[in-house]
Amino acid sequence: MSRLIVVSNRVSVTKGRGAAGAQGGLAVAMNGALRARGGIWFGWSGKEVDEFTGQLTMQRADGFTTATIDLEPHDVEEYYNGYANRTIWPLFHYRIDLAEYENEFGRGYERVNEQFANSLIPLVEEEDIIWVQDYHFLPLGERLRAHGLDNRLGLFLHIPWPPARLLVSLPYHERLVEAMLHYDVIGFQSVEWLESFLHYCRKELHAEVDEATGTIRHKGNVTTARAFPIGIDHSEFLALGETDEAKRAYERLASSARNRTVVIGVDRLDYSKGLPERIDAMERLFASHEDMVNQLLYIQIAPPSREDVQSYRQIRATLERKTGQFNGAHSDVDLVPIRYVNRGFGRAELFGFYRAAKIGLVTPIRDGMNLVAKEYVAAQDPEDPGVLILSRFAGAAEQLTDALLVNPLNHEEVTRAIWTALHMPLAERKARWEKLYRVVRDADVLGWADDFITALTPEETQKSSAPLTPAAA
Ligand code: GDG
Repeated sequence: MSRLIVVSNRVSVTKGRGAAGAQGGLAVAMNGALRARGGIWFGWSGKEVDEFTGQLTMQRADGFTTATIDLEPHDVEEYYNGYANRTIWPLFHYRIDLAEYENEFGRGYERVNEQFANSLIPLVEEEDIIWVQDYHFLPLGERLRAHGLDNRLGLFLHIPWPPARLLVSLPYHERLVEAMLHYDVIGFQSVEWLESFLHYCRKELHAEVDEATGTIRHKGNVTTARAFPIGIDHSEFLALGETDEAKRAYERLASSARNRTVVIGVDRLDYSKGLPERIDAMERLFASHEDMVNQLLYIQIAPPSREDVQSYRQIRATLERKTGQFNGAHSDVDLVPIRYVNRGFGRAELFGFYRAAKIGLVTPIRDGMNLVAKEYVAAQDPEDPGVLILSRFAGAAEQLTDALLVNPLNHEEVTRAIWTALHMPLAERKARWEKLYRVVRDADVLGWADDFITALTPEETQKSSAPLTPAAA
């Protein structure tokens, strides 16, 4: 079995499956895959140094090695805060109005990708497979090939792939996508993002695209593009639900709701998550039903994120203003309808909060997948499950078709969905939840990692399945 090298912006070692750690599913999946195969997890240390040296910090984790490098402050500014989070992130989430196209960002991004390639190459052995994560490293595959590496290279994109019409607004978009085609396998969260990518390759690059297999041939490169929807570590998450921490969190929220139905949102504070629009939908509901303050309690957990970027400071200010105005208008002396909490909680506590909430409000304007939707489903009581309201524009909507699917920009539709959820009979809640739960359980993050790695190692898969053929025949 080939050794695995994972590359991602940050590296995160978990304390083992089932540990009530703060890490999310991605860390769990990567740790699991690396422990199974052995290998290296390579990324940025999160530290800044005055001068880039390429010096690797290597640590032995449980069954694999982590290797990190430090970056210079201006590299972090241009590559991470700049090109990754001020150019690609908004553009790929269809926020062309927020996307900034600065030459320095693009140059910093290419420079850091080259630094990553240079630091990684000495660690790579002949049979290793390399799996790169996300939008920080779209050109890394090409950089590695330029240094003569011919190992199998895969890329998984955690965020959406925008329509060609939007992508063409990015200067040098052809160069960026042509660089991506040096990967052997490119994975997307959903069929929609995959189709957008194939369409772009055909239309803008005039590549030879086989839609049925996702094979793209262009300038001597052959790439397979496929959808690999990511999941959560379902059994790890259920184990968290058994902890005292989860039970205490459940009690705390359920008792403080004072018989009101809890609606929950849990999102990094990001403009892609549709948070102001949720408050607008609530506004509509409260305006049309006077007694709502006695019936509904909306908890929005929104830990701050990327605060070095202006648009993130802005969305935070907008939300503070909107929740303040909303609560000013709709509170009573002893009842406040929106609890907007600007900090993070432990994952076990989140489990308890999800379970105490009879409505999960997951309405991003765009989202690669959205794992909160899946966590909400996993945390429900099978005998009395809550209702998931999910944006059609999240990758998760392709799988979670039994949620109440809404257009998050249509306040009336969201308001109606909240109303429907509030009054949904137990039998329908159960029927919907059972179908959703099956999807969350059966398409989990460990299977996701296995599927991707299998696609990246076709010879290995053939070799391991070869002995079965005579026996089967
Ligand atoms: C990107 C893509 C894709 C949130 N608040 C707290 C907390 N969280 C955890 C959630 C969940 C994770 O963060 C968020 O994941 P999402 O999938 O919802 O969104 P992004 O962070 O934008 O992730 C997304 C994902 O990558 C994976 O491919 O699904 O589309 O945008 O696990 O629970 N965790 C803790 N405390 C919090 O307060 N511990």
